Amino acid sequence: MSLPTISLESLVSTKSFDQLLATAKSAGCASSSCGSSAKPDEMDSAVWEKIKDHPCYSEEAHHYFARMHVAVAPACNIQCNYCNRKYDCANESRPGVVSEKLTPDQARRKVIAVANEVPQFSVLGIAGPGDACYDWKKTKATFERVATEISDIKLCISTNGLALPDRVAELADMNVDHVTITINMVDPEIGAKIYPWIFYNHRRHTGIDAARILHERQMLGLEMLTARGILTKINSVMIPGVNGEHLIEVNKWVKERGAFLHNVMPLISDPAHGTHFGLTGQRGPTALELKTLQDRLEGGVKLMRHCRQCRADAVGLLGEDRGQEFTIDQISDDITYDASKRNAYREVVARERGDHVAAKSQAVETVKATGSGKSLHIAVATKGGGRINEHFGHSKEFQVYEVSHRGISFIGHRKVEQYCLGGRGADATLEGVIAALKGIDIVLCAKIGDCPKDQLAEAGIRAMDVYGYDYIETAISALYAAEFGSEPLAATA
Ligand code: CLF
Ligand code: SF4
Repeated sequence: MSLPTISLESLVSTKSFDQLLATAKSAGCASSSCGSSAKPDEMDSAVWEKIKDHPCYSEEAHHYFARMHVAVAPACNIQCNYCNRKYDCANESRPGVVSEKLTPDQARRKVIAVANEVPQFSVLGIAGPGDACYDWKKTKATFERVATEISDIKLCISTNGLALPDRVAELADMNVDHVTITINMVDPEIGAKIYPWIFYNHRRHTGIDAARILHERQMLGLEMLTARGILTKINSVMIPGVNGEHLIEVNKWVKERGAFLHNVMPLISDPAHGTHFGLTGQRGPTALELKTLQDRLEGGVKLMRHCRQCRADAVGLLGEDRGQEFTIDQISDDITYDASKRNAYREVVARERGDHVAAKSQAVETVKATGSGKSLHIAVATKGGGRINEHFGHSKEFQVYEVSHRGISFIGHRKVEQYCLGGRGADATLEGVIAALKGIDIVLCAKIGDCPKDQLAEAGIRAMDVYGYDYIETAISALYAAEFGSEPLAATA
């Protein structure tokens, strides 16, 4: 029986959520359990339960689910050379960004406000500024307050690891299933170039001594988390000439100790941020250097390639930030939780997601069947849901896929300035967008005008909107088969 298609577009529209729910049920999906069809065959069911709604731990989930961060724990026990304390914790966030700091009670109100309005919301993270395990009382108070009211929210923290071993038992007691440790080195001599000091056992340590203690605490914390079944993601900041090559060693160490994911992020270094690295001219990696390292790490701990280095008060799908809609001054003191939007969304997504996985699997079979040794890099304009559903001129980022006979892989994203504002495109902005798309063969979007399409073509990039609202992988496989297989190109624009 052919079931009606439920578009993710509708999920964030003003349409009544009762209507959405009714649609989902008429499509044969009255239970969120049918989302289990999205589980990869090789994955343990218990692990899948933990990651299936977590946008950072599952690349597939990041098309559907959103996180929010609350900046409640500003004290920190180490100094990183890429951090300026005026700003957020650069271990998880973009440096140079200042987030709204909250008390645990304010955080509770803000989380409820987001849960009432953002149906995709699934994960509450504490990701700086400061260290969540060191500024522990505020972290714990926040999680306890939120978990009491919204029992299905996943709790997630990011830490430098120094105080982590002291907190693992309580994290397990609070059902925190996701912990990120920033690990930039396993060799204290390299660590001394990244961390000028740490504060541990009531005193300050410097140099190699400091880095050795930090390293030992990080490894101990990771082992303790693994022993309790808590999924641990490792964030590493790639600093060329300092730890670039060394991160291969880091990947081996954390794999041996049970890390679940490894997220290698580029150092963002700017003198204006006032960090040691910024002021001393330490550069970050180029996009190619980062990708080359990530490719070399394949085969080790599974890599995360969809990180957006979010703000410490970010709200929304990865890559979008709705934080300004939920500043604390806009939220009532006596707000109460209303689960209706989140519940309705989950009903609809469960069905859509199963369809997406089936479409993806079919798409991979199609590209493999071509037997071609060629590859293409394809940039996609999307608002989520795994579909090509954003106009070229409205995009603030493009998701980048690599397709070859080996399959279709998400390999990163390119941030751009929005080209079209108020119905008009600015030439200077378009030049920047085209520069950001260097190395891309094809752009897929829901709509594009002739002018930007022609200018992209002059830069050697084909842009098309004939696959608008299709699943991303379905469109990519059709294109690939048309280019390198035996099937004729059905439609191009
Ligand atoms: Fe936040 Fe981090 Fe949890 Fe995600 S972010 S605490 S694991 S809920 Fe995600 Fe943002 Fe990258 Fe962090 S995209 S910066 S990895
Ligand atoms: Fe800054 Fe975070 Fe490092 Fe602390 S752990 S110094 S807040 S980057």
